[in-house]
Order: sequence, then structure tokens, then C-alpha cells
Amino acid sequence: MLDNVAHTLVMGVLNVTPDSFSDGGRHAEAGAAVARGLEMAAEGADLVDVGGESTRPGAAPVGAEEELRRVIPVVRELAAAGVLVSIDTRKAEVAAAALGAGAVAVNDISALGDPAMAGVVAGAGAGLVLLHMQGNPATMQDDPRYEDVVAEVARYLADRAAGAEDAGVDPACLCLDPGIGFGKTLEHNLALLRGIPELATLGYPVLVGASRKRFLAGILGPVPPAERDAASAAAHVLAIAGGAAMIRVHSVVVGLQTARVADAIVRAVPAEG
Ligand code: HH2
Repeated sequence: MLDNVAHTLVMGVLNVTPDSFSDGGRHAEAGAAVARGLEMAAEGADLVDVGGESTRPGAAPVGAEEELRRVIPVVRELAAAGVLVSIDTRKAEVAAAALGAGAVAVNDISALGDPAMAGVVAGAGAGLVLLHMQGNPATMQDDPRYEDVVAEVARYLADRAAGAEDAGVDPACLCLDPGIGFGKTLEHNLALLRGIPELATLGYPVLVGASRKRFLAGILGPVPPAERDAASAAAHVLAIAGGAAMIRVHSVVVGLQTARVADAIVRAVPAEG
């Protein structure tokens, strides 16, 4: 999925949901979602990640029918406009429909929790993001525990990547994500951000999504999500310095500046200006 890419990729978050923690309700209607997706592409997003189910801590699960109703028209329209779309879903049925509607990758926060997922992705020759989560969104923040969070997340992701490959997914199409905020305390999140170099040694591109997440308020105090972009940038710069290949952001403008400046320093990518 990320072969031969010299710069850090920027994935824009597009939640077609009423209840996402940062942009919930803003693009719940298809027209508004498509407009925001086109705007993110125009701002320079490499991928637009369309999701129809909030996975914020405590979120209620959404049925496949409702998820399909939310995301498919948006995926279809963005793909038709030439936007590279990933579908953020745990359901193989939704992934299959989104790939059929023109999505190029699946962002699966359950890392193949649906046994049919790998086959769907392999059959479509699509990209696949595998994310580490302890528990499930309803309860994951209740009492997350690890002996060694970086080693355990690395082992889990390596195991899921092997499972995907066994099911026929092209290793070049895989990307791993430590799952910032998915069953992790503040200390766990910080350890994982420090541990990106260890995750990068697994041999797959690493995606990091720290954008506007609650752990940032754990450091800063009660800053509302929409005012956490500078804090998100700080976390993402360090992730890129540690070897992350892609960041997932709500503000593409901020994410792009973050990636370009970090790339110029870390990867010596020539400046455009
Ligand atoms: N974070 C969220 C959702 N999907 N996917 C990946 N690969 N990495 C992440 O860190 C990640 C993700 C949660 O953020 P958001 O989509 O903004 O909120 P919500 O789950 O409330 O819709």
C-alpha cells in the first residue's frame, strides 16, 4: 500500500456518524460528508478514511445495514471524483460493499475480528490497516493493563499481519497501527508513541492516529477536541521521527504541515517552497 513513498502520508478522518468524539454530527448527512471529503482531498490528503461507526470509548455498536446506509453513497461519490478512499469498518460485509463502490483500502480497528475480512481484502487486492485494540470500544478504557505494552502490541500486530498474509493479503498492502486510545491509559499511549521504532522493525509501514485524542487532554488539561491540533502535531512529529509512514488526522491542513516539516527534518525530503 505504501511502497516507494518518500514522504509521510496523510489520512484525513471523515466520520459519517452522529456521535464521533471530534467531528460527530458534522458530516452525518451524505452531502456534507462528500463536500468535506472533497475538501480534504483538495487540501492534500493522500487518503480519506470514511467511517460509519464511532469507536470512541463507550460508543454503541452500529448494525451493518445502518453502517452501509451511512458510508456507501459517500464512498461512491468520493471515489468517482478520483479521491483515494479507505473504509473504516470492522465488518467484512461493509468492507466488501465499500471496495465495490471504489474504496482502495480497509481500515480495520478489530484487526480481522470478522473472519471473512481478510478474504474480502485479498480478493479485492486492497490495502489493509490492522490496528491494536485491547477489548472493545464499549469497555476498552475501563481498566487497560499490559506487562510491556510495546512488546505486547508488537506481538499482536505481527500475529495479525501473519494471519492476513496466510489468507492471501499481499504483504505490500499491509499497514500496522498501535491503536492510540484503544484500550490504553495515558502512560500506555506515551510508551507506544516512544516505541514506534520497535513497531517499525516488524517490516510493515506504521500508521499513527493521535489526532485530537483524549490522552492529549490528559497531558494538557481540559482542552476540547477541536483545539487539540497543535498537540496532535507534536505527537505526530515524534511518531514520524520514530518511523511512522502515515498519520491519521482530523485537520488535513495541520496534518500536512506536520508531515512536510517532519519529513524535511527526519527524511531529508526536499522542501517544496
Ligand atoms: N482512531 C479512531 C478511529 N479509527 N483507525 C486507525 N487506523 N487509527 C486510529 O487511531 C483510529 C482509527 C478514533 O477516532 P475518530 O475516527 O476520530 O473517532 P470516532 O471513533 O469517535 O468516530
